[in-house]
Amino acid sequence: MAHGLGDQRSIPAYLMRGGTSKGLYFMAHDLPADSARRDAVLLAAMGSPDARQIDGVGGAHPLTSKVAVVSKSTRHDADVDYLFLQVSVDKAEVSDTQNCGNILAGVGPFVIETGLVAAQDEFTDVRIHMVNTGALAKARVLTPNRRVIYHGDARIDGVPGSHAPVMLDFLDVAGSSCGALLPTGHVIDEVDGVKVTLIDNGMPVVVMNASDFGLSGYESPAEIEANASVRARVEAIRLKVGPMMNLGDVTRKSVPKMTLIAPAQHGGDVSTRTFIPHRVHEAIGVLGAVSVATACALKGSVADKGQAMNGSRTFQIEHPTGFFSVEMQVEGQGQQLKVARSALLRTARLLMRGEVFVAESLFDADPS
Ligand code: NQM
Repeated sequence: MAHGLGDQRSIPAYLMRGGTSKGLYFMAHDLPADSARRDAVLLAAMGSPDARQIDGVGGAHPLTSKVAVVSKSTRHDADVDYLFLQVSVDKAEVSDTQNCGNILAGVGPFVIETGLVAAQDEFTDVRIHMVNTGALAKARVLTPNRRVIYHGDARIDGVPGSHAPVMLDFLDVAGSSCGALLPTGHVIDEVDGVKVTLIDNGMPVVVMNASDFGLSGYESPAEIEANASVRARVEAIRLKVGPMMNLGDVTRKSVPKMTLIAPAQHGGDVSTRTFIPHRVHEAIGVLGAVSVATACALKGSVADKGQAMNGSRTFQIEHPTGFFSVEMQVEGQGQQLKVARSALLRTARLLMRGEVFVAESLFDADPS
């Protein structure tokens, strides 16, 4: 429950790192039920709009300006519902148009810590209904002595040190935002003279060769962000493919993600740089990596460099700060490709728990 305190109101919240992202985790009943009022509260909590988010707890980057809203599931095949909200840093915008697999990694520990799901011996499997797309994920959280542990030997690139593993398993994410794994029905389309693979295995992604933009594909995120003409060309393609991917007008949406690929440099399957969609990711998103791995498995796609396959294998997706491993199980080939399962390792950590304070007046204001 939110509590009044002078002219501020406090709302129970956990600050957690989920994978390579960080954000506030709330129980849905602690936030206003009305979505406009809820969004105004979240903008204030994060300190948006402001490039530095100085008057809130956001980290001044899209990857650290994220929110999970969690409740007991309305579905019989899930334990909890997880709504992901991207709080824009420099605009007064909160978007539910994308899912986030990194913040998903913190949902299992969060629901056990808050008592929404009872911890089991050794490990606890949490079935999570991802409200943004309607798809399901299973998170396996280590719970020796029926307590969540955060320390361990698992390493993920983009996060210093090692932590307890959180295994994520996706069974039905193909086409969850675009209606089909290949929303145009093609393995390759051409837009503005650039060959693109438009794919959605949990995240709508546009896979393109970095060389088509005059890049090696090994530039740093800062170098790519500083290249105004590349940014403009990538954004022009993004706006054109939005309707082709059944996403409508994507001008104000954070999807699709735009991934520039190049031959692997460090023994992986492919090297990536991903616009999310305006900043360039320091690593790669979870479901973004799953979609890129699927493009690698897809015969004839922009990312097929001879790795196309039928059956199971692990893909190593290189990104600016290391590797992302995705275990894939697929059947069929090309346009007939069916994804049976995608699985991967993340870690998460509870950083702080308490109450976040926002202006009391936000609860009185007309939300419209
Ligand atoms: O693709 C960034 C992240 C993400 C999303 C983004 C993510 C995913 O790294 O599932 O995790 O692409 O906006 O948190």
